[in-house]
Amino acid sequence: MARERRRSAPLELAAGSKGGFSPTGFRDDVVAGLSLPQKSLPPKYFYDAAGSRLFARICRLPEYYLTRAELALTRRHLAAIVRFAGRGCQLIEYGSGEGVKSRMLIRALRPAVYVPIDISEDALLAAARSLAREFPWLRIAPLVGDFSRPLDIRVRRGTPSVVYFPGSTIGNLAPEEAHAFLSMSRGVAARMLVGVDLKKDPALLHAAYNDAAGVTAAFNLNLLARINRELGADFDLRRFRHYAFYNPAPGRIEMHLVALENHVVRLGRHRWHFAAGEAIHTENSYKYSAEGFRALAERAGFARARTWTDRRGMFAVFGLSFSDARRRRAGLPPTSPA
Ligand code: SAH
Ligand code: AVI
Repeated sequence: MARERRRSAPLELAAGSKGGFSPTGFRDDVVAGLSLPQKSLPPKYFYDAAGSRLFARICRLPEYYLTRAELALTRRHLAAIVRFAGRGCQLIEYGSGEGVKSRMLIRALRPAVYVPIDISEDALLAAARSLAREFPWLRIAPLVGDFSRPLDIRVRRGTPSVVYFPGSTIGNLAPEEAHAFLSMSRGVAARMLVGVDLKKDPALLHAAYNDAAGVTAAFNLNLLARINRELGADFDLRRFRHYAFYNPAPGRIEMHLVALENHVVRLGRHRWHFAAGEAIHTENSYKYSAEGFRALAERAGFARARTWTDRRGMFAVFGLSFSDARRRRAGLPPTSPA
């Protein structure tokens, strides 16, 4: 390991980068979420080490077309994407996970620095180590953090920054949260590449979140297992069933864990009664039309949007730019590539 590290460019975990996960924040969010009339848990807690491994398996499932479609479209439009982002930029990736898509972009963009950001320290550091081996010339500055809050991202002045947010992770935010996220990102970079899952036949969507091998079910149930492991709750996983469906009015997949019988769950001095059939809402995964997403980006202050899609129109990557004129009006320094 030490020898590998010496051969590669330095891999530094950015200072003050422990803002991702805090056990007290986790406990507070679980207690607050389970105490709501519609019990719910924030999806960012899916990603402990076991959850990140399960997500990596989801990406390889035949039903989960998202990863393959985004990889195919990135390959197909790589030259245009690189022209848009600009070689030698500072590449900041939110929710980088395993870094599957990052490789292709890093190889083509040769960024001056790569800042992968993820709440899952295990997944982040494993991916950063593997990228450091693969790209010994690359400066990697991983940051453990929660992207729904402002983060202290140290970027060099004078080198354009580009935010990369693949995987349709933006779909796990409610549209108003996505708006806030995009708006906040304008302070970090003048250009963004965002991967978004598109609206389509609900049967395909349904299958992607109800795979035959039951990996998505295991991913969903792992949230309860994690609450037991880390917070000492007594969820009995056999008493809950994974339930996911497409809700066309808001345009989202909803994931729930439905109680199969009446029972009580304990966490410290807290007790929650579950009626048979009662659900914990664990995730939304919003699907957009291309126009719908461009309109959202425009409302969040991005002036122009390029759209790249795969041949079947399943998935899109949007290239969003925030003009220098707008940046000046907002009191931000010009950072977009010439
Ligand atoms: N970008 C990868 C992984 C997507 S999975 C891909 O396209 O395949 C979503 C990733 O976002 C996970 O690695 C998860 O740990 C991370 N994540 C989820 N919520 C987060 C949050 N609030 N802050 C930071 N990272 C988050
Ligand atoms: C990370 N995110 C975009 C995934 C999705 O498709 O919403 C998480 C996931 N949930 C179930 N399967 C995959």
